[in-house]
Amino acid sequence: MSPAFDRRYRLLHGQQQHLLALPNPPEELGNGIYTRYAHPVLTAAHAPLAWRYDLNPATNPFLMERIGVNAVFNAGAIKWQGRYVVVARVEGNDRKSFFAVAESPNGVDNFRFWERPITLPETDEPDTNVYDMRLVAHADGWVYGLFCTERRDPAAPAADQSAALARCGIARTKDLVAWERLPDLTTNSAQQRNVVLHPEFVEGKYAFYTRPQDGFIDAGTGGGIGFGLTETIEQARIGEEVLLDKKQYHTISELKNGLGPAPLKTELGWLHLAHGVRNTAAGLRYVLYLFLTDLHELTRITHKPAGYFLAPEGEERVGDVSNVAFANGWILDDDGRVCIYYASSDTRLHVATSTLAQLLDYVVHTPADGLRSAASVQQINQLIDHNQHLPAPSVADRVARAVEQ
Ligand code: M1P
Repeated sequence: MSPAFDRRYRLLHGQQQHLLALPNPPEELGNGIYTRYAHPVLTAAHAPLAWRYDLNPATNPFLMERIGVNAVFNAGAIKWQGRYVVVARVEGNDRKSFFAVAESPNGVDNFRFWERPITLPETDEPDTNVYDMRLVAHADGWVYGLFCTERRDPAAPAADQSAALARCGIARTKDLVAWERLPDLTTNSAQQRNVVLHPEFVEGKYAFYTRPQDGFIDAGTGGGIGFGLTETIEQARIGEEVLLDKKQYHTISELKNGLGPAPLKTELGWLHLAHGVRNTAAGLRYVLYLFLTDLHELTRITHKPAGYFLAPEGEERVGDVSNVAFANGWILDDDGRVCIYYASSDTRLHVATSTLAQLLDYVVHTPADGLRSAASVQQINQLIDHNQHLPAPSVADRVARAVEQ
């Protein structure tokens, strides 16, 4: 080993060990709904050196990077044997995404990738690109990974090398290592993305949340988050899709929306995390929102706060696809803590923590979208009135007390 190789290896290794062991302090104040953290939990720099470098000085004397990792983002999540486990979308410099498992002892830092990325079996129609896995521990005993599989549109003329078809791929596992691939979901929609498996059987069938879409980017007439049932998951086929959360004019979901992770079952209903997209002069803006559906009528929304729950902030706003917050994984702990894994700008993965009690309080007590400026003003006036009729101690007393402390 040459001294130059040796030195470079020591530096690369040392830098990565420092990153992997970095504590991730919580922000101080926040909005009371959730807590953000100082650092992303996974980035391209977390990818093991053995995935990227030929570590043999005889075949790589300059210790050059051979296979680049461009980004690590949109991750499914599951509590697995007491560890916080995410299945991240890892995107190479070659633009292909694949899945890789990383785990942490506490959910907010010290995430480390497992030794190898997931080897995902293909169907007879090979995937060009796979991404955004939603992990679901289903009542049937399997852990399912639903993801987007993307292939070139066979109907596109040769001159068009970007037209693609998006479908929902389905794989299942018992150990997160060996995966069985099932046929892709079929529906009546031309394309599907952001498809999520409901964790329980519904009327004895498998239930899917869908996002029908006409084009690869545009949802078009596929107007929102849909829901449908299939008899079997080995040949999953949804006939009728009922739209449960439609895109709507002048809201955060004006252009399109899509479900994030599988919903959490709570005493008040199914708690959902989703993303909404609107267009701006600077391009698309992706933000996250929450809503609650009835425990038994799964397509009936009972509560939906106005606007976004979480939007990209500060450095999160910049990346490969700027101004994007996207989430497809969260973990509910036995003590009620919820770790929400969200990615920023298609570049890196973060965590925000909250509790089920806080999230339900937020969903139930945040006013719904009044859909007009005048309605927003009315809601603020109602809040001011409420605050003016507070029982003693008055707001002034509270402020004075806070200043004294
Ligand atoms: O680039 C932002 C996101 O775009 C897509 O989401 P949607 O289908 O809702 O437009 C996905 O490709 C997602 O991975 C990506 O983060």
